[in-house]
Amino acid sequence: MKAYRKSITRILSKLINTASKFTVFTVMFGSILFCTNSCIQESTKSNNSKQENYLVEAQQLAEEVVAETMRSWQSYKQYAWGHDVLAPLSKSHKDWYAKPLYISPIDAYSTLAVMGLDEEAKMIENYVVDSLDFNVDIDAKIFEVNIRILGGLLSMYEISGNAKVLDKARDFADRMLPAFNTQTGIPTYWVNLKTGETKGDTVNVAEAASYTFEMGILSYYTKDPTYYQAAKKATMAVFNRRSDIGLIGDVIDVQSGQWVSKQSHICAGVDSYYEYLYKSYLMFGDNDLKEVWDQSIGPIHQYMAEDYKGQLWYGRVDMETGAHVSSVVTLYDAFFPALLALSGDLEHAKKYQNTWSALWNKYGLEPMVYDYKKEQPNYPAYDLNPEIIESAYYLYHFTGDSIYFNMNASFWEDIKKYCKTDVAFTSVADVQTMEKKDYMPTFFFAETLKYLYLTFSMHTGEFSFDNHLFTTEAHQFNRNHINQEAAAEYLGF
Ligand code: DMJ
Repeated sequence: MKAYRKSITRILSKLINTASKFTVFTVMFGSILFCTNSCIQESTKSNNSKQENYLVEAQQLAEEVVAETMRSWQSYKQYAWGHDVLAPLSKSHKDWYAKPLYISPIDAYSTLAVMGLDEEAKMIENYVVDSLDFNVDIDAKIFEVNIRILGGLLSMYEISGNAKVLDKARDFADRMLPAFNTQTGIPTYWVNLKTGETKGDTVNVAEAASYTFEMGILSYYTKDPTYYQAAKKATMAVFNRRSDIGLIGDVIDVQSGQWVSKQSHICAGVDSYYEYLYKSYLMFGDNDLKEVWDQSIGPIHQYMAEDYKGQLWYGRVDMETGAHVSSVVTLYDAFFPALLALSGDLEHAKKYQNTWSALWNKYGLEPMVYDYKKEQPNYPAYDLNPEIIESAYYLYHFTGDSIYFNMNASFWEDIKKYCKTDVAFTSVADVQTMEKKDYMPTFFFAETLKYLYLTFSMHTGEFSFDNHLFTTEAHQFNRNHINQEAAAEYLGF
């Protein structure tokens, strides 16, 4: 609670500071304006009061997100401590596997830390070091545990500097590595954390090749290229199987390297492959990945992008011909404006964000799967997902346009309206009826609450967007901690 109060006090003092600087500016220049033109004075007054209103609103929203994070976290501790996920309606818990892996706390750590909730973050760190044992006889989904557990632990190490956390991260990655021992280098779907046995030869592209960021960070801190090299081999194995027109499919056999499905898209099942090409290049300076990104982004715009009823969509196409085969998209696709903005393409980023924002507003939340030509959901659930909020945050940073601040303010209103429970927040089964499910996914802590908080507290300057890169699970890493010359050596590129 002390840390929570500290965080609120910190936000308030920054805001007061910003506001008082603003007042000095107004006082200094106000008298000049009065002598020259009273109209200008009036408009300055109204701008000042708009700015003050914005600061008050931002302050209230940031405080509220911290308070709601704390409330949800306390409920996790009360009803689900030691387990993977809080079930907020039944006030109980769920685990992903036969034994829990403590996924919510590991995912929550980097958010609690960025909000200044230090005591709560420390509690997780202590538990990880003292009590967490990954030597458990369970088959884990390699993609999901990479982004949540390995990414979460590495971020915890970066923030805490606790070498024992890095040991845990390395231990976990060593248990993942057997999965990469396939004919193509693309990992299998499952790996047994105790025995190293693997299974599941059919994976989607996100599961095949979204490892370079976490594995790169681990190689950097351990000075052992094994991890990054395994991840990069998987990425190149996917890219090297592109068609003559530069497109990849979406499902692949990890042993034969044959495409199981030749649909090309940026939707769920592919998304983070593209994300990690560009972000890993930015973080480590590996130009091979930049080359892959450069060769990939052109065909995405050329074949997938289409204007439908005045909105920009990225549909599904045939990887060989580029012909459109489906207008079914997923809410995960709303990650793309953020990635476009990061790579410097603000024009497409803004247009595509408008598309997603309009879809959200059509229902009040987004449906998981949607057909933009039939204009109806194929799967109407909303699982507290972050992507549209993440993209609004990036666009607010890059453009400074209050439209993106307002987007997140209104998404947050809707989340409170439809997903809030007496103890936390929960997923929604159908955005047409707003019937609730009994599940609060771990990424609600890691991503959704974090991006809301960072949007509403941006003006405080406490967190530097430019100094950080976020994993696909929103774990933040400081770019200044990575020396790219050393990275080339430690990662082996
Ligand atoms: C998160 O687990 C990750 O961002 C993943 O890459 C895809 N999206 C989910 C949340 O929607």
